[in-house]
Amino acid sequence: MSYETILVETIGAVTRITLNRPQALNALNSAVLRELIAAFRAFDADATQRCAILTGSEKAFAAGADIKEMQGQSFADMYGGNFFYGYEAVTATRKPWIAAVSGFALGGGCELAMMADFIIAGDNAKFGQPEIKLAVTPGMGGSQRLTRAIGKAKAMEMCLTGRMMGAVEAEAAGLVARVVPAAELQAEALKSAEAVAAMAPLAAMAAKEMVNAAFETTLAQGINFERRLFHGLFGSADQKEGMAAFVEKRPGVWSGQ
Ligand code: CO8
Repeated sequence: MSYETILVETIGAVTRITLNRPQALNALNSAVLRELIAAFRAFDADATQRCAILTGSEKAFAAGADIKEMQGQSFADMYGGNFFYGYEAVTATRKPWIAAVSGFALGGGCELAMMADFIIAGDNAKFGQPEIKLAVTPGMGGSQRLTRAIGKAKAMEMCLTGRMMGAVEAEAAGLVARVVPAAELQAEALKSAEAVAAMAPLAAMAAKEMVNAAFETTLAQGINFERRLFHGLFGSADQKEGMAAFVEKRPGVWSGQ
């Protein structure tokens, strides 16, 4: 499939999706959203691909939803047309994916980065939910995911003042997994993605599913869910291979079965 607003490359078992609307700092419009959903679905369905990276340009991961597209919309347009309906398909991706953030990740851009399994940030990254300055609010999960990631105090401050948070603060607050020099962001993200891609795919998928379950359930239910998935992996050929490889002091070779 060919795309107009994103670039999609495969690097071995890693799919790299790059937001590509430089003239608008990668603002997310309906076309970007449609293409992102298609690209993530294609990644999930491709058995040769094991981990994805979503990234933007050096200046901007994404500066938000496209204000020019939204500007003239009425309540009936937005609510009636269910504006941006379907972005949940990105979060429904079952294989792991990483957001590699350089520059601005604002509004919908911050929200999109937070949909990733983890974020690696360049030291020039700036995160924010500045929608309040436009007399609106986060609308793609920011009020919920940011609050879960960094707690009420900072999330509320950011949503109410619109201030941006730099990469160092974002790492300290728990929003990003790791900060790297901006010039090394793509190489570091690729290294991380290759490390994830090298794991047995069923175990990687299960690890993702159980960590995400922590946000949706009680502790006891989450622990039970984890145990059941752990038990279930003993039905996989890769568990046999992984443990045999350890005992035989050699690297495991995964079949994905
Ligand atoms: N939408 C559309 N165009 C944008 C956006 C945007 N979000 N951000 C930047 N651009 C455009 C600018 O208009 C400009 O275009 P032009 O050259 O044609 O005037 C170009 O990108 C470059 O931008 P700037 O000249 O402003 O660049 P600066 O380096 O001076 O500033 C900033 C960079 C600080 C990032 C600035 O561009 C900015 O403040 N952008 C807007 C940030 C923002 O408010 N984001 C939130 C948008 S609302 C949102 O995301 C809601 C999400 C929920 C949707 C839910 C649907 C259900």
